[in-house]
Amino acid sequence: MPTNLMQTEDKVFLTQISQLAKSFQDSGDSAAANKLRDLIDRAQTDEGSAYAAFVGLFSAGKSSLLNTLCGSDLKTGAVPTTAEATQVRLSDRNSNVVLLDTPGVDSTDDAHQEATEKALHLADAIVLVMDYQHVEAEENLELAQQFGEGQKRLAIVVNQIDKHLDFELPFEDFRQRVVTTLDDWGIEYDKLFFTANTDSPYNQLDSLSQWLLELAIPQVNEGTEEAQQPEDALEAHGSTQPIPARTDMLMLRVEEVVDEHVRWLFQADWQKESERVEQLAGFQLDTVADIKQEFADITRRVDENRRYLEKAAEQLHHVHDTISEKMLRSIDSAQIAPYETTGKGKAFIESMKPGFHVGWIRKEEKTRDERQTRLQRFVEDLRSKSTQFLLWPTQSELRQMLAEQKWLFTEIEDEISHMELSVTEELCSRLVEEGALVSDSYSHQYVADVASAIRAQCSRQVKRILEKVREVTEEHHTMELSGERQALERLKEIQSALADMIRLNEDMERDKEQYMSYVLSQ
Ligand SMILES: Nc1nc2c(ncn2[C@@H]2O[C@H](COP(=O)(O)OP(=O)(O)O)[C@@H](O)[C@H]2O)c(=O)[nH]1
Ligand SMILES: [Mg+2]
Repeated sequence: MPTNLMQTEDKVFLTQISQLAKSFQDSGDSAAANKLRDLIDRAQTDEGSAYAAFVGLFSAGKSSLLNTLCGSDLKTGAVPTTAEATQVRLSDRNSNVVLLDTPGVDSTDDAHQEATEKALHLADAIVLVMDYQHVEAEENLELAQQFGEGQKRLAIVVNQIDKHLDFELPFEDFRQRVVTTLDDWGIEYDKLFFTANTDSPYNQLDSLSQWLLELAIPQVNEGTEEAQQPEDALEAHGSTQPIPARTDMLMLRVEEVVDEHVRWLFQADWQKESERVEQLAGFQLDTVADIKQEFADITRRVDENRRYLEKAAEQLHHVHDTISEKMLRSIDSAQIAPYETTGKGKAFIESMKPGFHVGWIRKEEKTRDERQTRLQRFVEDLRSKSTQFLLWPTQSELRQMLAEQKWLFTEIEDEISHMELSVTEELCSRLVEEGALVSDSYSHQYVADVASAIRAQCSRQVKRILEKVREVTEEHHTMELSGERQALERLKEIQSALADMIRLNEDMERDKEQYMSYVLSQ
């Protein structure tokens, strides 16, 4: 169709695509630039038609099939022909489609491989031809998987169906087996056809022909194929202008090339990041969806792990605080000066009062002796009561509480055994407040002061021991959890590497969008 029939807005697009090609060329990506130029050629020479590439393993019958469909004269048979993709045309009254014969994707010849690859960017649809006998061959199924993941519509053709022998297997069973295999492999395709270049009751050549011709007719929202619809493709790039339908297929092809170019730009970075993930995690992630899934999983595990460690530390502190509180309360409430002990203390204080005298001769000496005797009696009694009612119960309670937690380590046990209360004459004399002696109620106060001084000694030692317990248990705890902590660090590293990949992918998407909105801008 002559170029002058193109609408003005189409020409604007072509100019923009051509500028994009130049910019791809300038950045060194001549492969993508050439593909865009091919697409411009396509738009100028074959406006309105669709392209379908026939691909498949060597000898599947691609060329024969095209000859049967189009009445063409492509070379068939054992010798692989030229390394070029050949175009033939299929048309009827309403439509015309360009079909590309490719040399075969399994070709050992790199030139053939390249020719096939080079033809694909022009194609709106892929027809994957498999020979009847090799439908379940891994090579074929992998190809189907690969094309199924792409943006182009995919028809799977089981060719040479004339080889089917009904007495071996009813055809319907065979058909069902093919469908099941394709499903099992998770292959997404548009249509499945069975064909032959000779007569066969199962030949669907006409349906294939129909499907191909319909490729050229713009489709409007047709359920499942919506993603392929031009409206969506364009809306995705924020264009509000309605685009003529025949330009839409062209835009989808341009988008594929842009996608390739962006991948090319980011190739080195992407490679580096995915190698880092592989190194850290020990596995490879192929798709962005997999990366996002893995990132979500890892993030969940990081959170779990972190919460576990925090909880373990909290638990440890909680137990420490509880033991410490209980111990100090017990010490505070220990009754170390029962009635007769208090009586001895009071007697001592009485003897300290200024007017206290004993005897008539050698009065001073006797008074001093009496005071000393009363002090000794008080101290001895108090020492024995402190040991019995404070030291021993404290030691035993502490041992028990620590044992419950399995914290009664040898060095701690030693410290507990070495606890002692220093109840001495020196202490009891020192605590006498000379100025208060005149007061009648002082003696009571004095005994209370002494008792609390002894309790304070006990508390100090318990605190010191518990401090040591804290150190030792934290050390044990850290050692016990070091595996967990290392695992957490490793997970966090993988997490950040995956986050980098996701960011990189976002950068790529953004670049792609910018290129496309440039093409679509008026
Ligand atoms: N029985 C049978 N043989 C076929 C059919 N189509 C192609 N062949 C044979 O398979 C061989 C390879 O065919 P060709 O079209 O060159 O395969 P290509 O390499 O995929 O292009 C040729 O010898 C064909 O004659 C068919 O439908 N039935
Ligand atoms: Mg061929």
